[in-house]
Amino acid sequence: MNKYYQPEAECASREQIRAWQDERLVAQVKHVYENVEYYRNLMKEKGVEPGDIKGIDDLPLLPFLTKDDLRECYPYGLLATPLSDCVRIQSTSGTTGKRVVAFYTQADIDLWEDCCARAIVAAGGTKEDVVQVSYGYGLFTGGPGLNGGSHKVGCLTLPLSSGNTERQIQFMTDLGATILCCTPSYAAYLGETIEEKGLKDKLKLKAGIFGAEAWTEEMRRDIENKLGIKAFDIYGLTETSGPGVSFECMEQGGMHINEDHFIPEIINPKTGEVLPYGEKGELVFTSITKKAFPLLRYRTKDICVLNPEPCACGRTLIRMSKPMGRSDDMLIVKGVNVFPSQIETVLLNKGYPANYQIIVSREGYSDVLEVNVEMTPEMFSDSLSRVSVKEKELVEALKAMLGIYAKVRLVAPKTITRSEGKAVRIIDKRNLY
Ligand code: DLL
Repeated sequence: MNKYYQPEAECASREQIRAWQDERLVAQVKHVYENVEYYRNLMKEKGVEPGDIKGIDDLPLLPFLTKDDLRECYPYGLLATPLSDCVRIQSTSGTTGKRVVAFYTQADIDLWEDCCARAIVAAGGTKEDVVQVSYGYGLFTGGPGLNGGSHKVGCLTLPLSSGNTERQIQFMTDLGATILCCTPSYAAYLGETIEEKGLKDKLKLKAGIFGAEAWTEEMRRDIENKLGIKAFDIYGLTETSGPGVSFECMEQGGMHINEDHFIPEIINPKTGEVLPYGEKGELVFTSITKKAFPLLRYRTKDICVLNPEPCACGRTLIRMSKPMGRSDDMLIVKGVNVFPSQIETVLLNKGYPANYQIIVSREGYSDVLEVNVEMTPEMFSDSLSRVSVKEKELVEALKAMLGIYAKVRLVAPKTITRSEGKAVRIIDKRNLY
């Protein structure tokens, strides 16, 4: 059984990895400077020219890029190749008109799928495997990414997408899926359902590749027991291509970053200062091989630690810890990225005051999103049935904005506790980090 999909890259010497990074960074900076006006301006503002970047030691000279830049540049502002060279887009969920749209040339898709193939092989996948991909397909990168990786490894791929649990279990048992790819919360739910139906004996599963949201070690053990598998973490974000930026190996001791494609840095989120390995801070990525939508020093807002210690699996790629939180207020609910500002926009558009609270909790392993909103004094005198109509209206409006269901409760004016400092708008009871 092959332990690695691309051993020449995954097990390259540190000197070789560094040489690739130096060379590819220089070429990438030149590519974006020449082709993207927005970058050119950012670099000019910082007083840096492509010639100043001679290798990765010069990374700190480059400006950071944030999600706000991506939104400002929507949709084509950061495109670095002619549109006619692009073959696909993927996108994040987000406020209408302010989504992040990532573009891919065929070569970009190939390298993304290679990264996902590395993750599948690291989880024990070979061409004999049957990979059930139960991440969402469509604009979300989970389904297409793992689907492509599975093809590259030569596995039989079951493109189930998410949802329809009965059908998932039927395919899983009838076609003998051996590797399951989905969010950890969906894996836990599938595990529970399979246990309830007494179908564990019918499973051929051996591994699962779970990511896109935070999950704990307890959850890992629970999923492993329920499905009788080894569960592997996988990380990525739409902006940098999707899943496969990093992946776990058999050691399950952190996720190997595909450093031949992405250079990681950890920074102090307040000052932007680069921190040494081992210190906790915000993860920043520079993509050095993507052509259509390359990002230099992109701030992920994920708080992590990098571990350069050699790994027993033989890979020389540095490992990142599970994300330990975010440096912004983004929530991931049912795998969907939710910003409190999106909720606030809906409330204000509908004439509600900005007194609200967002509560995220878990029933089993499913996320529950609740929004408590204060009524205006005028609304408060409305009949109960009128209030319930208003709640339903808000549920619909939130669904249109976020793409997921949120339970809405209209509460009496002045009942949401006022804070003396920053308003406590989000109560996350899930304890995921
Ligand atoms: O979630 C890509 C993905 C799909 C990753 C399938 C893994 C598997 P976005 O929707 O753009 O992309 O969300 C990216 O999700 O910045 C993290 O905050 C979070 N995230 C992704 N993977 C993990 C993970 C996909 N393994 C955002 N653990 C990122 C914790 C994760 N958080």
